[in-house]
Amino acid sequence: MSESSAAVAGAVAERFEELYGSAPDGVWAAPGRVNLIGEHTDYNDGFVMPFALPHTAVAAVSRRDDGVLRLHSADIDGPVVELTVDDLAPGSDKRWTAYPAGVVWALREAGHAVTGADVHLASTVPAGAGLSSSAALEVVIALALNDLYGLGLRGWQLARLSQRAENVYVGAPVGIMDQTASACCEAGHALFLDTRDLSQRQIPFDLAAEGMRLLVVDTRVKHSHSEGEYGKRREGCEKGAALLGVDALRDVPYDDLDAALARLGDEEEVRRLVRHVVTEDHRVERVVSLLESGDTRAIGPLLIEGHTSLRDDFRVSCPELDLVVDTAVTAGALGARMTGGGFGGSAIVLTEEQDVPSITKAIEEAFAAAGLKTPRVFEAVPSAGARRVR
Ligand code: GAF
Repeated sequence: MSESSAAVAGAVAERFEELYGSAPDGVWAAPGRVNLIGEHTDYNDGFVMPFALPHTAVAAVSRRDDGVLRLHSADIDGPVVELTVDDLAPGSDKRWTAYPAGVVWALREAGHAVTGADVHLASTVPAGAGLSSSAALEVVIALALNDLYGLGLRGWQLARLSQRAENVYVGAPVGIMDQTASACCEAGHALFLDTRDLSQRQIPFDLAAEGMRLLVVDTRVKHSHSEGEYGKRREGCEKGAALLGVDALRDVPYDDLDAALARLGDEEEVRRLVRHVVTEDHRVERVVSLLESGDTRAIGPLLIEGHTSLRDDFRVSCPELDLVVDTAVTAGALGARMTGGGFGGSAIVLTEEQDVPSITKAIEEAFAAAGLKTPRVFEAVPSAGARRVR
């Protein structure tokens, strides 16, 4: 653990003690993520390739055996929220507490005898930036309760339960990528994940050793229609799979794409969605093989192609994300694309180390010229997945 995360863990434990009157049983951390490639493929049983950020949700937790769940967050101004585990019900909570409470609900629904907890949380994952702050919150609670209740669940199982909490308890129809990234990523690696069976391969991804950097550019924009649009894309993909007679779009072979698109007749919108998903799965496989053969710089054009597909076919980009990508590429980046669900949030930029200052400056100037808020730019180093820190 780095000195700063040790300090965060210490501060979170101290605050826990002030709030609840005794030291926590332990402190856990779970990271946010960026996705290198493989966007909007996870709810199509396809491939994704996220890696964990150094930014984490940290939770100090003690077990309780009286059916009471107490929740507090350093990031939300408010008192301790007290709930009863027997009363937890999907859709009943519209506050931040729905994420941790949803995990308790999902564990109990799956038959695990979780009888309560005291929780204090603090997160360094930027909220609303498309970097999985919600998944980090869910996974850190799932891991803490797994340890405290001796449930023996593996990372992918914690991810599934966290996704269920978000799908059913919170009511957001997300895929499995973010929770699995938070639970299963390893430092120095990107996670090549098959979202159909959750089989995984850790792909070494050490850009610094090769003189490159990956920047995250948080546009600090979140378009309000994002949630409804996500659900619509998902429904469109399911319609495409049904029209093509496959379980999921992952089952449409890349080599048969033209024939599949022709079979969609006048379903123009579905055709665009299908084309994105099938080509994106193919891009993930090409990125994996380039990385495994040591040809890291060659992934740049695939990132740009992925962005174009998300912008024109899947239509989940926005002017601010396009501005980051266009400006970075014009300023000499190796590649760039939006990352995460879209409609705002963050983009990633792959660049030679020496070009970081000029590319950052070009993006900041472009935002200023467009009258936009200065974006937040930081380097993303592939970091550890969820773990106990104290
Ligand atoms: C969001 C969702 F939570 C993920 O499951 C995934 O679908 C992503 O958007 C798009 O790739 O982060």
